[in-house]
Amino acid sequence: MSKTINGFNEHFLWGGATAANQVEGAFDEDGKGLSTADMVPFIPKEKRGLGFAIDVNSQYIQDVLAEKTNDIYPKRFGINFYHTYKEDIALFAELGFKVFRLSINWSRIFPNGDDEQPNEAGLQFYENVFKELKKYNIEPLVTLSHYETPLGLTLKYNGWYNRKVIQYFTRYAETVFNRYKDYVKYWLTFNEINVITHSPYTGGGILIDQIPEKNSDQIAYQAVHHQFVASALATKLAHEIIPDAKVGCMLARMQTYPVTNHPDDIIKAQEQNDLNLFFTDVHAKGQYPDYMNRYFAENDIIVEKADGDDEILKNHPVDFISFSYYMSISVTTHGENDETAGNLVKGAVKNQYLESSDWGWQIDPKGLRVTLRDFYNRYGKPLFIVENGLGAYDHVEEDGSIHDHYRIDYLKKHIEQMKEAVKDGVDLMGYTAWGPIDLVSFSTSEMSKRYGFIYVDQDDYGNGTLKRSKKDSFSWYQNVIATNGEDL
Ligand code: BGP
Repeated sequence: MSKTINGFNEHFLWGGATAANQVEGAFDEDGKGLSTADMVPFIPKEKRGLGFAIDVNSQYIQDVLAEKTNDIYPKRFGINFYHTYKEDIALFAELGFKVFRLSINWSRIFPNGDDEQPNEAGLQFYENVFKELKKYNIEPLVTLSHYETPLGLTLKYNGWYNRKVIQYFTRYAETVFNRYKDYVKYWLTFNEINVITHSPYTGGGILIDQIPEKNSDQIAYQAVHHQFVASALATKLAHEIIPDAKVGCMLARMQTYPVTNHPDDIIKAQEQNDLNLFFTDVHAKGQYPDYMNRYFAENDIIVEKADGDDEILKNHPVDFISFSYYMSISVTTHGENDETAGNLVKGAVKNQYLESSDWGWQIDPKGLRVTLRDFYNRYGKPLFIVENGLGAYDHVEEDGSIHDHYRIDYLKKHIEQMKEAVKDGVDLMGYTAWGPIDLVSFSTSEMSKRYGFIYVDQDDYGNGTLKRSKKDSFSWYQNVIATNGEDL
């Protein structure tokens, strides 16, 4: 086990994380098919409720396809990474990245999802990206599906609710493992696999209005079972095709605290943490945990499994656990739910000891240490933080400088807690800050919710030069990497 108790080990993978649908643009170029992410419009903040931009339904999809609506779709344009990847990767190399997390847009490889043959132009694009990364000795960390279900699978099968999609996913995985086996050894299967229970469209490409007889939870847990099986089959394929492959699952960790020491609050927090860790339990332990039987029974959820599913899960657990961490959540049985952007957990309320971001996400660096310790004590597998960062409004000064001291402060405090966790014995593989370059927000489709060390001149409506410029945090993170986290 390559870990030290004082600081990060010499192989620690520092870098940054992106997603195809939030950076690439070129949504219909070179044979790419539409993905579910290409259909999500920008809804101005004053018109939006919770963080998620929109709950998509069938009529809305038909209106967009028939061009009966003129909502803009910022994720269709991203930040034009499809054409600027060489310049952007050069900036990541200047930062000193050891690793760069990106996703392959599934519908660039199989435009409709169930095509017999892959799209060669799509395969070539990512091969070019991996060759560019190799020039700088930057390891790719590749997400197979980052909320990017081919729309064709939604329209024909209603997405992951249909078990047939397992075979299309494994064909896609086998295709890219074979094509990129000389370039990529770190793989993630589904981004934030737990989000499907909050938004079946986002996580599974599912239009729940097409299944009126089933409630959203029943649909989501049946669909995610199909994703568990597909993820395990992809893990099996990766190990067969790429001898040194390391495959991870990926969870949006919703670290949840009780507001009071009333036993009812303790139980509620425990239940919410279990509902979140259920997804990593299945991936890492290779079986459904017993506590979910009660939740399924009490919520009339019946997960239909095929013969052999349990063996597939048991025989192909993941090699490491990866997760996103932005905030912590607090719950109580003694108060009202506080419907702010960051609180995806039912009955969540503000934590009086924590500050919030401009979007209401509760900033809790020490919660990251709690999360790391819990994960490592629960699974004993290496851990990888593949998303962490502060979405904030940035101001460009007259001289073009951007003094994002608030972002440096957020990241510094979280990295300090990572060091504490390593001293606590946690085996931490790496850290990819979310959005090293400004990109389109997943939950709100805004550009103004900026995360980057690199500023991109584009507003929420797609206006701007797309010029890249360095914020103060660029040189700060460059030094963090150069000193392997010593100098914060
Ligand atoms: C996670 C997604 C990322 C990224 C991040 C930040 O849920 O995996 O794609 O978007 O959230 O969220 P947002 O972009 O909504 O600020």
